[in-house]
Amino acid sequence: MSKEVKRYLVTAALPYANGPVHIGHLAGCYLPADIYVRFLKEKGKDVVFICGSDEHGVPITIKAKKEGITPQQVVDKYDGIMKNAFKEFGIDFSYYGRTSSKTHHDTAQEFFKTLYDKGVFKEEITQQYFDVDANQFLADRYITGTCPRCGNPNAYGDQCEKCGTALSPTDLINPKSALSGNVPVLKDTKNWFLPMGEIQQTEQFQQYIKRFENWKSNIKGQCNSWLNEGLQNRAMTRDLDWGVPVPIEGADGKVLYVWFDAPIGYISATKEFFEKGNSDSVEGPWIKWWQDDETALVHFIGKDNIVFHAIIFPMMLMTHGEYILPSNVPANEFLNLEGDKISTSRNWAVWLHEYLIDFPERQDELRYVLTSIAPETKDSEFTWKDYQTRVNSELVSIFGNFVNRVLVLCDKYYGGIVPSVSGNYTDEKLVAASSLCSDQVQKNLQEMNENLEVIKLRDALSNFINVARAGNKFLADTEPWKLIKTDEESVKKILFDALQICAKLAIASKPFLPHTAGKLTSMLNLNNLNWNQLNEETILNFGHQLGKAEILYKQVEDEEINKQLIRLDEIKKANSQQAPITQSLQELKPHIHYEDFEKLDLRVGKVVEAEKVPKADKLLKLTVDLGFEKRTILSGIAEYYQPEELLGKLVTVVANLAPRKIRGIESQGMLLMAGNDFGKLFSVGPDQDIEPGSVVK
Ligand code: B3M
Ligand code: ZN
Repeated sequence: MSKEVKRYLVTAALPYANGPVHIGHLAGCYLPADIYVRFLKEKGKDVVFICGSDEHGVPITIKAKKEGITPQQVVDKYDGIMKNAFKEFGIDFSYYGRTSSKTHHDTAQEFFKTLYDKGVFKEEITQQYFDVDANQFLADRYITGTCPRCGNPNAYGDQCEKCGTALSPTDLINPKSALSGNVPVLKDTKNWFLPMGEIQQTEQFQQYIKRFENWKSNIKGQCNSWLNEGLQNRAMTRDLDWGVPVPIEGADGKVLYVWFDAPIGYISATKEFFEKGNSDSVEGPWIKWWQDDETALVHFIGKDNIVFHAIIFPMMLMTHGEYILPSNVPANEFLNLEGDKISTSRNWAVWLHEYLIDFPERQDELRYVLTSIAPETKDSEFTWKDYQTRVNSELVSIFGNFVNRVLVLCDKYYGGIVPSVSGNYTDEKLVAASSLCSDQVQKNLQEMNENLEVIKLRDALSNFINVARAGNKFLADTEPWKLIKTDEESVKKILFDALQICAKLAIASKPFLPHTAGKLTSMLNLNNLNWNQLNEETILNFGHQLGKAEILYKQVEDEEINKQLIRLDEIKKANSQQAPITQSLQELKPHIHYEDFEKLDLRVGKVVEAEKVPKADKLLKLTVDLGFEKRTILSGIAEYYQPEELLGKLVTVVANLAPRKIRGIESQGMLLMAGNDFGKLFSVGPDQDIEPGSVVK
């Protein structure tokens, strides 16, 4: 961004309207986008926050087939559910659009037409997979197979979700129709390709990618690896009947590729916002927000969307010629749930609409926990136990407790009126406690601001809770409830100072915890609190009547958590009884050569010692006799084997695996285990007694 930033157009990935949203979506992009937008607004910036339902693409039609309804019925249903969940969690979009809207169809077609007229596309007849039984071409997610790059057996025709690679159906190994399971045939068809390979070489693109330098390393890394391999041309049209029709002659029965139309959805939703949304607070017209280089365009997304937002969409915008390019693409990694990847098809998720039924008043608690564990730089993990701990020991015991103690004491001593204070503390202990507290408060507020600015939201949130922590400590150090008997004047000052911290917490909580901020503001009987007041010494003045003290957060009880764990356990059981075993058995990794196999040195070993590794739930430390020597091997099987069960067992060891330090212990090999994705692991060894060290071949 060379020019001064006058306005921010912030987008959050348009979720596919083929299912409800879960905590992974929230933590991955909607919540961070919302916090950032709320922060920018607090700083007085002009911001438009855009999202909407992605209503095209194969996931929608597959869902419709499965449920025996039309794609339109699918999107109508989930558009409503998603919109409502976002609203409940306070995700405050300026506008939430839909890609089935007329404005969107017109905008996407116009965009395509412009590129077509400029001669950007390469028209090519290629062979595409076709399902003879279903009588249709198999684009994108209609086809699955093994990823040629990482071997994931469940990669889609457009992308491998495991390693993030953008694929074409013909890249897949062992392709299979998602409609019938059939092996597809190849058939000629004409499509329009974005010449990504050529665009990559242009000066303009080379200039653009310099921006990656300032972006998060996960994005830089993914993008650079694609760029280094050289980009492949990619079809921007598909032989499908659900989507935006291709607006040129000779393209009957074809629609725009969903990843061509979806990001244009950000543009059409912005148009609709200025045409019919509630846009009074910002200045239009829409075009300024997309075509004036004083706008910063920021895309919040999950890691599986990186290539589309950081490379393909910018190439579209660039070749169109009139648009600005993204200033930042803060992508998050994935959030896992209780040790396993979140999965819609396995129902392994915490769905937002279900959470709201069990915890109708705990929206901010989830916002808090998800922000504090946000997968900002690497995958992270949600567990219910951790949720309970964070809520109880941080929100309840620190933040809620501090505010409550201050307000209750003010009510008790001064009838809820801010006391007057004269002069400073005289007692040395109080002077020290007060200066320690105010240093901590100011330092953390300042760091919080800096972290919000650069979208380090986990750190910013921890600064926030540290402010409450400092307040809590101040009360514990000064003990006004005891001091009241001997030194009323000092107590007035203590509570006066503590009230100012409460007011600062009310302001600082606005981006992270909007429901709490509202509640606390009314408890303090304030309105129009603004971000600049964080720098002011006094926000609540003498004589101000405070509102009624309420409890900000309630303790999360064991029963509440257990109920969730039981639910997940049942899902796990149901999953392990279903088909996935056959699925993982059928889908093979790509071929390797015998020389690849020969590189492994597999030996029979005998377990002679076994013990748990302290503080590592999953690890066992084994001593394995290989005949010629004994090895220390760490194995992640503590959930499946008691140490004593393993003693004397013959196992298969990968004996030439480079040693690796785990938890400070060097592991000198690996045991072979059999198991599907969900059940127990079984050690693999010879079925007869044979001496340790024997070669497995
Ligand atoms: N609908 C993909 C997804 O939900 C997609 C994002 C579109 S953003 C323009 O993962
Ligand atoms: Zn892959």
